[in-house]
Amino acid sequence: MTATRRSGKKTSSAKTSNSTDNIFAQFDVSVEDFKASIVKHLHVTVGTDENKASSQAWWNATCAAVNELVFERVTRTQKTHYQKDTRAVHYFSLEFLMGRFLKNNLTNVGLTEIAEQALNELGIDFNHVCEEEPDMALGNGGLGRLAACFVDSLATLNYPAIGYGIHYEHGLFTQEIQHGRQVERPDSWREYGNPWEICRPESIQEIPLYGYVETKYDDAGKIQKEWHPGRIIKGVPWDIPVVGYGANTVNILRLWESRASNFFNWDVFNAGGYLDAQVENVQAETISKVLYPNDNTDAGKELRLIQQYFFCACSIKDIIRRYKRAHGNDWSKFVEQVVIQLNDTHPAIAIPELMRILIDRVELDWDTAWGMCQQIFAYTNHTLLPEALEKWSVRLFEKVLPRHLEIIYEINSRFLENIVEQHFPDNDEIKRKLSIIEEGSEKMVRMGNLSVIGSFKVNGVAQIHSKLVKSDLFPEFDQIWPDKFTNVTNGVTPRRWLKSCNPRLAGLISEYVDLDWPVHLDKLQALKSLAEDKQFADKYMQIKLENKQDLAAVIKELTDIEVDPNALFDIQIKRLHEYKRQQLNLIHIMALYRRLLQNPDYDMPKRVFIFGAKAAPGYYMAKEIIYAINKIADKINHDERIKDKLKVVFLPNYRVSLAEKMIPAADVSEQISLAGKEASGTGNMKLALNGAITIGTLDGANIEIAEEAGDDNVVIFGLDVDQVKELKNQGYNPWDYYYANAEIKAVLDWFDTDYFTPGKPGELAEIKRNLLDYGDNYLTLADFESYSDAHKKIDALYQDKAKWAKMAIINTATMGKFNSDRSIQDYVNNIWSLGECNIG
Ligand code: 26Q
Repeated sequence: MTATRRSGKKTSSAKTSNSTDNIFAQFDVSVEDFKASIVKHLHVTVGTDENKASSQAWWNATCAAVNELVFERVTRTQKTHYQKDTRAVHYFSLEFLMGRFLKNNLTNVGLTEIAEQALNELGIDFNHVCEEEPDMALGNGGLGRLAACFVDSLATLNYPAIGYGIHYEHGLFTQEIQHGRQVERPDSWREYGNPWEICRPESIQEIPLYGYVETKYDDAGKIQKEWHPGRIIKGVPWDIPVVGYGANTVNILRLWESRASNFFNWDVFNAGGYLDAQVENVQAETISKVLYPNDNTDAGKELRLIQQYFFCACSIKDIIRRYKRAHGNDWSKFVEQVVIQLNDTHPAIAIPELMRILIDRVELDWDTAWGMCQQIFAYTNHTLLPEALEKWSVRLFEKVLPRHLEIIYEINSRFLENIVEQHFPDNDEIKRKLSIIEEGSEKMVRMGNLSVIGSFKVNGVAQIHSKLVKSDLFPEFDQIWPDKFTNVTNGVTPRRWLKSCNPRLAGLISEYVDLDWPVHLDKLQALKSLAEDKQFADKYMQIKLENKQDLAAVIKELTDIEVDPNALFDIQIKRLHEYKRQQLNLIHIMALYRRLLQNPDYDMPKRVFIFGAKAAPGYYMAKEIIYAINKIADKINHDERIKDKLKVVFLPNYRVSLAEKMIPAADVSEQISLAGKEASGTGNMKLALNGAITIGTLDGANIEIAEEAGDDNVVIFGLDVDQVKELKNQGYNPWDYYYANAEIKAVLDWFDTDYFTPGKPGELAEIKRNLLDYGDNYLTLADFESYSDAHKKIDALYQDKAKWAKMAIINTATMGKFNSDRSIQDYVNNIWSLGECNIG
């Protein structure tokens, strides 16, 4: 396909990418061109033809046709960045939850309609082809998806940037539900190849591990350290193009795959140890084998530490290689060119690794090296949960990374002696608290403290969270370095989370709002004046209905449950965690069920409650909650007495591509974490943008969503952060709520029976025990009544169709702040100091 790039001006030709598709798109590609390209790739890339091609073959050929345009832009972007010698941000993350690429890349190159028509004319259904693509699920949840939205925004805003991570062979497990229980199956996203990635063997790195450190003295008597590693692992980079909206910039995501350093260990092999040599290979390849499926809990496993070090060491070597190509051995410009953002503490080992290279290899003195590090690293905190704060045992560290442990001790003693002593003289208690090393029966390395000490900026991910990071998590650090702590409220890319996943609504918006709204999301404000315009509201609600019809079909296909698209769709989608309180939603559903049984005329609109959630495989209570949701759903959905007024659906295998089908169909968005526990949330933003009304606590970004939409357009309930602290200080006793509220008591007692688990009484009793005997850690019962009242308010609002439409429209209209482009611009202004780079 010979694609010429347009000069950025709109054309009205129906045959080329047209203006409503993407006004920034610059590829002059006609339907005929695209058809020819797909057919060509069917022949030369996939090795089949139109007559026998499977859907998968068509998908592959279509991807190849897109790549014909994209790969060229990758090269051009890299060349321009090199020629202009630009400063770049390096986003270090153990997780990138990218989802599918085809629709997204077509959206961003502006060829969705062309591709759809081309396939159509070839007799192939576009959506069907898109469904062939496996999700690239190299992440657990919010933190990984945030990284994916951020690389999209960085490319869209033309910032030089590279995402660094691990090329996991298996992403987050696939969830099956068997007899109501979660069963995990390995995810094999690239079993049959991945058309979006390019292997770069020319940039392979070798990474040391284990071994010991030798102390030597040079001729001048200066101390020198030499690490004699016990093993060397090879890191093979795979590049995935990240296409900005309009495809001016195409940055890359560089993911490292681990391999044995040489395929055969010849000594072992020649000694007859063919199998032993293979064992080494297996060990090396284990490093990038699988993503840890934990979300907000520390695993503390050796393999995880090796994963962290492996990809950080590869990435830092890669950065230095690129720097040296431009600047040789002149290190004076390094801090001007390089900024590294640490996505949580997971890549914090990059700090001592850079120190090691600057001191042991470049032979800089300590103060110079440390000064550089402190200008290069910035750290984003994503959680306050104590169980999620990473710690590694000193013993493990010494075994795997002996030189890094020495460096950490040195960083720590200088920090305690020079800085803490100055701010808090003779205060051993504070020294103990701020030390990178936690003393105790087993000494531990605290990665949070290391990250704060080694970074020039530390940010939380929503206003309230950033405030709590300062006041509750790192108060003394904030006293020492008051300018270090800052906030960057999260965001989501409106290209994927509105334009591409909700084409009906995007189309309507484009009729009324400037066509550049996907990059200037504030322009949706223009819809506010239409919130009470009957004609517009009718169109808006008709789209919601059609999206709900589509989701109803998905629900039927996946679960065989029939739901009425005219019912209120109430959606809670997120990882399963007690602090997110799916159990609160569940006990409220049980209460509604009970009310309907007691009073068949109980006044409420027809309701469908829909869940999507994976539990960490080792998280017992989370799995019990999934089981309870499924058993209770089964009972309710088959109870004819309630005449379909209530349905409950658990959609298995929640993931990015399923989210894209659920979010456009939501009427209500459940954001019900205990105040102070959800750092930000980003699903809340996606749902509100697509017109769902939030029922939520004053937690994370909910607070800012309410500020933007206005208090009348969200339903807030429950204790706020201060009230939570107060109640906990008083001594919270869940039994008080059990005895005081007859409905709570009746619902919890239900868990002891076999009502939902016929023949197996008490099978769900752990949930009751957890909420009473084990203390209800997340104050579920304390918030129940307020939550129930909030739902009554939702019911009343939903009965008033005009009122509801107005609220939904205002939500869409006011979510401009939550564009991830805004988040990125905040990072650029307050942390990264990057300049834009036009690729031309
Ligand atoms: C840690 C150690 C060992 C193994 C795994 C982990 C691990 C992995 C993933 C710990 C935490 C995570 C993920 C955390 C996460 O997704 N946090 C969410 O980040 C979002 C983006 O900022 C926020 O919106 C959410 O509020 C926050 O929960």
